[in-house]
Amino acid sequence: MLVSGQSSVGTGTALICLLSAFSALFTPAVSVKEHDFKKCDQSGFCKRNRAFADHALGSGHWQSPYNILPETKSFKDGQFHATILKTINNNGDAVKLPLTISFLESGTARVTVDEEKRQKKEIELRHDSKARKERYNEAEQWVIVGGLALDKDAKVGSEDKSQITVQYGPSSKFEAVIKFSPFTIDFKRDGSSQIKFNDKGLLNVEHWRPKIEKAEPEKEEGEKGSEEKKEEEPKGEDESTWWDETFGSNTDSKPRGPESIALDIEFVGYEHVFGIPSHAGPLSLKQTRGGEGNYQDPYRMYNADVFEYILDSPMTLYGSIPFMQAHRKDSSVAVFWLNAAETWVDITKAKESKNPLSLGINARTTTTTHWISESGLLDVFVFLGPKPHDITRKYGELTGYSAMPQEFAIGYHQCRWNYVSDDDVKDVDRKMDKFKIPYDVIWLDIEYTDDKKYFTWDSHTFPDPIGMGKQLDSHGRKLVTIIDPHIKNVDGYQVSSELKAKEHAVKNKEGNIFDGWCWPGSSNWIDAFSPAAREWWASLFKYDSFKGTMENTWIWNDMNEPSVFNGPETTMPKDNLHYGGWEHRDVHNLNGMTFHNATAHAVTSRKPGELRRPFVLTRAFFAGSQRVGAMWTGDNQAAWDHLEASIPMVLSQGIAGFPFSGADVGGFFGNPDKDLLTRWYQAGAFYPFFRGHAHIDARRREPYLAGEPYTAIITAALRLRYTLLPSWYTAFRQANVDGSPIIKPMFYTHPGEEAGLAIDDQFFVGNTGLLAKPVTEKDKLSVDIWIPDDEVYYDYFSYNTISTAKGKKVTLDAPLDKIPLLMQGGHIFARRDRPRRSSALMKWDDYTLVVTIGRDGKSAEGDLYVDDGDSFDFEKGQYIHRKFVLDAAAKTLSSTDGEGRDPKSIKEGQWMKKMREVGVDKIIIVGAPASLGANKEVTVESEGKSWSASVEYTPAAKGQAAFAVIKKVGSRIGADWKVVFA
Ligand code: MIG
Repeated sequence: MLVSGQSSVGTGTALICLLSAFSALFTPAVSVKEHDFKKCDQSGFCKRNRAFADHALGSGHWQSPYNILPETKSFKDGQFHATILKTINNNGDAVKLPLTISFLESGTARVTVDEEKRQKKEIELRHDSKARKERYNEAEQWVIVGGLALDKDAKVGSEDKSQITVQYGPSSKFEAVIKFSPFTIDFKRDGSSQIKFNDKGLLNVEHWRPKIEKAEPEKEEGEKGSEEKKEEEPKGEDESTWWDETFGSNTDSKPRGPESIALDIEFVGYEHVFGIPSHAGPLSLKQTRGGEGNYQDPYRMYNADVFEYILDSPMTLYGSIPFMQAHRKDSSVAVFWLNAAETWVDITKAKESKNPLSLGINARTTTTTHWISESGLLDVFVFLGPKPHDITRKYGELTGYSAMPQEFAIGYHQCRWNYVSDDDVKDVDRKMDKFKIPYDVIWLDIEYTDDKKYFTWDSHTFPDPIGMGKQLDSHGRKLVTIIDPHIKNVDGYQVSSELKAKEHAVKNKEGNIFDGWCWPGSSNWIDAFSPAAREWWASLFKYDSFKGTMENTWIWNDMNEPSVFNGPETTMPKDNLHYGGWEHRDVHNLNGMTFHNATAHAVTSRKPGELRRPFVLTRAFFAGSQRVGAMWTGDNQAAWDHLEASIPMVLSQGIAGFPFSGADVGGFFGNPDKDLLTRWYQAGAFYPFFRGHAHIDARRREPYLAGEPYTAIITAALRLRYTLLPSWYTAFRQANVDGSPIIKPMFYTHPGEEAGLAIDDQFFVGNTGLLAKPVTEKDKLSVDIWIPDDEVYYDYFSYNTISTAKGKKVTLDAPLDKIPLLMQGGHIFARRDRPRRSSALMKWDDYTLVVTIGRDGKSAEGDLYVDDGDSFDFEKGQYIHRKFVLDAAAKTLSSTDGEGRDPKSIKEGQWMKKMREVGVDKIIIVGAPASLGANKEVTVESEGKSWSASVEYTPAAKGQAAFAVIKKVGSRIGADWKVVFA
């Protein structure tokens, strides 16, 4: 492997050569080997459940063998209990499956199915396994943080021998019709079916059974042996992967035998389904059962280090959120499948006619999904909407909302694998300043360590990390260092000896410490499921323990799927054991979140009394990770199609409740040409998480290296991001309060516009009305933006009025130096216009407000949220939340507390006191009617005083909207004020 562009530091280069040789040995090389990852038919339980589905759907008279025993049913305090009997043969033998349906105060319903034998541990494990016997029932402990209160008002509507209906939710508008034979549930809203469980009869709970040792087929006569075996198998059930399963060179011992769960979930009349990130494909998920334009394989969720992933694929990526939202005109519903094991989801769509005689006319599409997990409980939450926002809010009530970030974290991050020395870091930092390029954070990848021993520094290349940290700090900048979950297994490394001695590591199936290969060579993995391990982990981050770090050092967690170079599918063997005796199989998709969580906890407790919001980036994630930090989409490529794919991927994260996301700007593998790099910065300026990153073999590409005009254009994109930081931060706060995505697709903001439901290449930023459509195609000099409503739209930069109609596309010129960005009328959003080097340096800058007059010519509103960007004092009311309202008829523009708080009632802490010096500098009113600019002056009233400010009015001309600029407004940002235009 050739190393390019790394000649500046001798030792670094030597090290990198070594590393490249190493990576060639232990990791899949250049392009993803699809065959390194399982297809459904290579994953025993997926194949079995697909075969089950084929059998059920193919036979005209399939009867699901799952029936509620009517005498076991009970309903009390919002909960329905019963036993489902699964008939397993013709002798009347059956398996008992306890069922609980919980109706929650929020209007969400939860359906949980367990298996009695496993629940009572009345099973035997094979191979002397030390694993737990129950189905994994602790996902809830990691994922759910609230919203479980039962709806005491839920009531039985009707009941007879064959079914029971429960009315629940807001004004009892929701209804669950639970049928007994076979067991199905029909979730209705306002009397009409929205979501059906087991309607197709694909419910499958693989119950425990002892292995019946059959006479070994005579191996020599392979042909004959397999024939014999076939005869023994009843009804062609494929037992070949029940007891062990081999993929590549790894054999999974499967001590509990087959234990998968599966269910068909039908979205009645819904054509679009979104969610279940992370996949590199369109926001509106595709069908997966073949056919033109469809996938052949189900969407897979099994967190994996997928080297050089391919696009437009249902293959798994690094993180998973088993949450899916279905949408049709004016209605959204959703399900959350709480299961952390390997999971596959098949999606099919079918036209259904309301009137069977007029097939095709008035036909609506119904989407059927088939969820298949390898182990654990069947545990599903059902959301009946009806608005997308109702769903994201209620999903967040259960799994938590996005954490408020460190404010710097929404600025720009400069990363590469690797900055090779502390001098290199300082040099990049100086050059960014020299070229007046704003950035907040510079990152160190794995090469900063001594031999990949985390918590150490390479003393040759990083002799003075504190000196480096101080230089960064002098202009408010931060350092992020990578810390991975694999710990080099070597003598004389204290972290390793402690990990082993204290038994904080993941164990193998024999119960010994698991050893695998990763960057450091032989490694062990911290088991972050263990509370004691997490405590120990926290101790490693103390400033006097992780020497060389300071208060401006933050952390990056990579490889936490976990990535194990010599493991099956580059991860851990499924029969490895975690804290509590759970098999890795049960918790795989949670693993990354527990590690991310442990690290975030660690950095919040580095010094007694220092209570600050953590910043930790993660690659692997699960439902709930939004409470912890940010994610990025992993190892993409410096290619136009990867830039394009990044936008639906980031939008999908927002729909699944984890909006703090972004893709490597510039592309990880390869070298972007300058056009691509520039366009990527323009798009990246709209990722909630905005970081440039590059592979170790990629050429250096810091923005100042691009040369003109590229450097200037990239700098402009970065400045745009920095200017808009107040509005980005406000959008983060909205996500924090109610689960709103930070960038929003059209279906989310305009759920009634059918033509927009599948659009995933343009989006709104928070509630600003800013509508962006980054250019993602080579040599493209214009874009077509779809206009979702009758509002007026203005070009962000020129104030040109976009003349078009709802549902039409408007073509915007987009030469390389232009980001297609519109402003929807009717909004007020905040900026800080003074160019600075970092967000920290902007902390006390005055604000500019931009008002966009709506089509009605009258009103506009918006808000601004500000806090100290660092501590948790905002939880105690230490924040500014303003609501701005322009009333053009009354000729006033006012600022009041966004939550109706009386400013005098807030006891101001240090930060709020300092904010008293921060004011509103300028107000720009785009589309201002002449009446708002008629006078050269306006009156500003605030805090019992009034004064005048000057207005400059520019009448409409040549497509450009009229606009007014009020200068030196002079009111405090935190105070109530009013501008009177009379
Ligand atoms: O196996 O730490 O996705 O961002 O630069 C590669 C080195 C390990 C993968 C991450 C990438 C990071 C790289 N890491």
